[in-house]
Amino acid sequence: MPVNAPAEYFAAENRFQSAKSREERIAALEEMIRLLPKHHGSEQMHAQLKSKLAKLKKEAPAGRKGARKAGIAKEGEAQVCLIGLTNSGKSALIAALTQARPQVSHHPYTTTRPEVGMLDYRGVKIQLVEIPATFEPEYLSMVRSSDAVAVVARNPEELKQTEKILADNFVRIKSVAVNPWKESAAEIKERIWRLLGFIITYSKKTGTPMALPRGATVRDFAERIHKDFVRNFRFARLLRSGMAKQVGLDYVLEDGDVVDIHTK
Ligand SMILES: Nc1nc2c(ncn2[C@@H]2O[C@H](COP(=O)(O)OP(=O)(O)OP(=O)(O)O)[C@@H](O)[C@H]2O)c(=O)[nH]1
Ligand SMILES: [Mg+2]
Repeated sequence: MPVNAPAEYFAAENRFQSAKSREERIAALEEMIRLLPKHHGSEQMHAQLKSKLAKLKKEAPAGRKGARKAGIAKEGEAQVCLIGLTNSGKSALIAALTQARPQVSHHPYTTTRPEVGMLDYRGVKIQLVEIPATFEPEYLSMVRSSDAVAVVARNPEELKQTEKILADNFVRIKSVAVNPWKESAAEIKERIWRLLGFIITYSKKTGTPMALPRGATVRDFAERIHKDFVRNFRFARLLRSGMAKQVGLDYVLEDGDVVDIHTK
């Protein structure tokens, strides 16, 4: 190897050679391409690796005929993708935060299809989706259309690598870095929630929690219940830290507000 590659490159190469599935091979190759230094002497090597990768990607995924659907129906108030290198702890985190029980294992690339779980934050549902560490294009396009990303990484180096993958693939949505090995699941849950920037308000009549973007008004609240609530709006009675006040449609709500809409 005349190109001065770092040790991680050779580790990826070993993984490539011992890979058992197409997904594993693709992931190892992609990592090799990322880790191979870019200079004149390595151009040919880069070209070879890339054409190998292109060929691999054209092969049909084992065990699945025809097109596979990667899209996952969005459910809940927001969809947050967990993305990170293999073994970073994505599946274990989903298992800790939701009722889902994805396979957790020290074997690399255990998760080969997105795993979904529903996080409950004070009664508000947030969908978590584990993106397989193979970073296939169809999964990355799911990430682009989700609401936020939690980058799961065990150390700064992993974080850097994962962020580079996101940047290289034009994933430019808001994200937070989490380390399940060092932070508790409760802390991570809190930070994912803060990233989304929601407030929770409550309907006086039903007590149902409603997540709204920070800065939302009584009009936003009313619209979410029913369009007629805005059309027939007279005033809203707001309960905030034990105090009641009467407000109009443009009044800005705060986290914890209990809203009672009075109509004509
Ligand atoms: N000590 C410790 N081990 C963990 C933690 N999270 C995951 N692990 C272990 O790390 C290994 C990988 O965890 P997974 O959750 O399967 O990792 P993943 O990111 O989903 O990996 P793949 O789906 O295989 O790409 C397993 O052996 C877990 O038991 C953690 O917070 N602390
Ligand atoms: Mg997994």
